[in-house]
Amino acid sequence: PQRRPQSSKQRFVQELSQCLCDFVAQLLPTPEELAVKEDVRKLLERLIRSIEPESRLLSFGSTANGFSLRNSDMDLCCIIDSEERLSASDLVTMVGDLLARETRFVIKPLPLARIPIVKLSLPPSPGLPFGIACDIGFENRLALENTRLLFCYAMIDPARVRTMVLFLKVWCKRRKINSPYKGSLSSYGYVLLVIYFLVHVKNPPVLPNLQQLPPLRPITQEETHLNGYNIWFFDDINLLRERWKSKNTETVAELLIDFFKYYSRDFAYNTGVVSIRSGFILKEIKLPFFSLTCEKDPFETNFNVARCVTRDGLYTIRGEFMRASRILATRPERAIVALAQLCE
Ligand code: 3AT
Ligand code: MG
Repeated sequence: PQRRPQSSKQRFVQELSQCLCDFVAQLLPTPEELAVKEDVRKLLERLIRSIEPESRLLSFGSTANGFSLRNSDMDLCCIIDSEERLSASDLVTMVGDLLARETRFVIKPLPLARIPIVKLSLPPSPGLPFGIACDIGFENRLALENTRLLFCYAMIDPARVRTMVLFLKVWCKRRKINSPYKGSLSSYGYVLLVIYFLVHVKNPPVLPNLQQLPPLRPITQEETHLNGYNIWFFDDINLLRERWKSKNTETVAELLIDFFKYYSRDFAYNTGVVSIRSGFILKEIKLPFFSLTCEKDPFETNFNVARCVTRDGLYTIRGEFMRASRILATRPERAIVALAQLCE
């Protein structure tokens, strides 16, 4: 049988998918970088144990969720396994003093922040051309769990999910809409937008809703709840990879084009809240702090991940979604040109 010739759209989309994979592959952390970071984690853990012998220092955020780019910062969380422990702000002060004495890191303790942390950094050097930036927090167990949730989502369909997320992380940094302190959205916020899109917007979905799948065995309230939040999700990745076959066969480029279209045109920012557990939620009038925002955390469902987004910030972010959508709709002759324009 004769094969139909590819349309220019098909050709563009196919080429763009390949470009996206190649582009992202170059930006993954090298094994050397991962090894240095693991050494740093172990060193810091050993030092902190001289203050709290029952403590463990665990990675969360991009270093542990499968969405790490080269030279990303390290998010570490100190968990203390004993009943008697100092307050987070006392720990921040003590650990800050200790690390300032015992290491070459530049230390900035923030004991009075909403979430007290110690910030550490190493300036660039020949062996570490980008230096290291690291935050240590204490007892932030929900962050460890939401990291594990994102990791599971990353592992179900890495070729599409990781490529899309990593590309968006680069894109939002290059377009300068990735600064919660300046009124835009955190990386974590963008990752949730992608997962929401793949679970709830795409039909058929690319990903299952891990927080709503039935558990394999009965589970108790104690196992599912942490600080009053339901943190349960289906985390048997091997089983999922065996059994979850998405009926959605779109390529990563098709998904990305649709992602930009959805968030520039279709998502109802004024009335809707993004929830990766529950899908689209109508805003509650009782909660005016949602008025400019679009997201909810997977576990802390009354906590707004996009609370830092200002009116101007949202306007800019939507403008960027529209710009990206426009570039992809014009389908430049070469996909690589589209990619370069997107990340200009
Ligand atoms: P980068 O590679 O550092 O850009 P990341 O994946 O590490 O991206 P963030 O630095 O934005 O993402 O956040 C680090 C982790 O902190 C991700 C998540 O486990 C936790 N976290 C961040 N923001 C929130 C939030 N608003 N609510 C709950 N957890 C959060
Ligand atoms: Mg991070």
